[in-house]
Amino acid sequence: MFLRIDHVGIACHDIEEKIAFYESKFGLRVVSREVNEEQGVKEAMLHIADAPGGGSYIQLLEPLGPDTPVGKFLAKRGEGVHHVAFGVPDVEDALRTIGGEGIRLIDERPRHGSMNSSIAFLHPKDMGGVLTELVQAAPEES
Ligand code: V0V
Ligand code: CO
Repeated sequence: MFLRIDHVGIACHDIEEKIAFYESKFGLRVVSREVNEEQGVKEAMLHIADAPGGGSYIQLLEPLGPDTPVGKFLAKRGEGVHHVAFGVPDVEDALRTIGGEGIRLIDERPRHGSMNSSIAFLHPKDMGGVLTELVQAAPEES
């Protein structure tokens, strides 16, 4: 069901500082930036590699406010890994299958994600303490 690790989401207080860190120390390249109001984040994708069905990235996340998923996470745990995202061929299919296994879905339906992907989250309490995201990459433009 999982094609690749699409991204690892990293929570931080200052996204510009963290982008500069990854660019200068490792030569990573920002391929997308977006403010996602629905998710309460400013995010940037740094490309690592091409992978089956999409790419593989580091996703840097700065909260838009304290009362957002990433804002609450930073207050409780500080900066660090926030979620792991797996690439799937079809996020609605994956949600049906995973929901059928009794794993709690945070999103019953796909939402808008980075680079026009469709995303959905699985509850960390049913995933060994790991907030898990499913990502269906946007179809390639021809
Ligand atoms: C919270 N918990 C986590 C966690 N966040 N555990 C592991 N990883 C995380 N990131 C634990 C927390 O320690 C608590 O455990 C419990 O879950 C309840 O947490 P809470 O602080 O009371 O917060 P809630 O329940 O209000 O919200 C937690 C959830 C929320 C996971 C439900 O953060 C959520 O809906 N997240 C999905 C959306 C999201 O994260 N968006 C930002 C990324 P104890 O203390 O009770 O044991 S947006 C993104 O990735 C995009 C746009 C993309 O394109 O990829
Ligand atoms: Co993400």
